[in-house]
Amino acid sequence: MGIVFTKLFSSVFGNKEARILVLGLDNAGKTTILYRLQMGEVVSTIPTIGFNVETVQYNNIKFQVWDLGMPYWRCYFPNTQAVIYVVDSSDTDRIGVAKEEFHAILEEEELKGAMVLIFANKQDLPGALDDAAVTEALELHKIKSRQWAIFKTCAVKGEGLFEGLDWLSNTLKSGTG
Ligand code: G3D
Ligand code: MG
Repeated sequence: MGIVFTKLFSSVFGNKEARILVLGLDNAGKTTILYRLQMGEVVSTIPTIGFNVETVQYNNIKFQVWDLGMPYWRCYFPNTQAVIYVVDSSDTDRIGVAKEEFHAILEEEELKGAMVLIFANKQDLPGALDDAAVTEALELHKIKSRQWAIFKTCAVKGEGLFEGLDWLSNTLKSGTG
């Protein structure tokens, strides 16, 4: 996956500094995805604001992961070209909260231009909502004037991640010129 990642993203941003945020509720599978991509060393930091942020720097591209539901995550938006939103598709109890947090993100001024890739994760678990059901639960049809896509994933097996990132890199390429 590391090599695949290099192929997909090496030409997307040129030398421009870029940021891709990986967001979602705790336990959605974000950290698993980050390690699964094997892009490089994951650095865990606890900035002054007091919660854990995992960062992987790949050339000029910074991947940053943190859990939503924290009060101070809004500090980190500048220079963000894309958001990867990870959902635990089997956690139907919290899918409503996942929806609220998701739409709050889309409201952020600094993220107006960011593309959104949704991973409907944990497809291997019994009772997991499929992509159509997650689309409905997150009310993705409400997304206005922004490119988005949803992919079914199983992060522990690495399934679906490539397909999603392939969409993202292609969409970013056409968007950044
Ligand atoms: P987070 O970083 O979003 O909080 P993690 O989530 O990546 O830490 O994942 C939380 C738990 O879900 C982990 O289990 C992880 O292995 C599991 N997980 C992640 N993706 C999948 C998936 O696609 N399928 C299944 N079945 N489990 C997944 P543990 O037991 O280590 O807490
Ligand atoms: Mg984590």
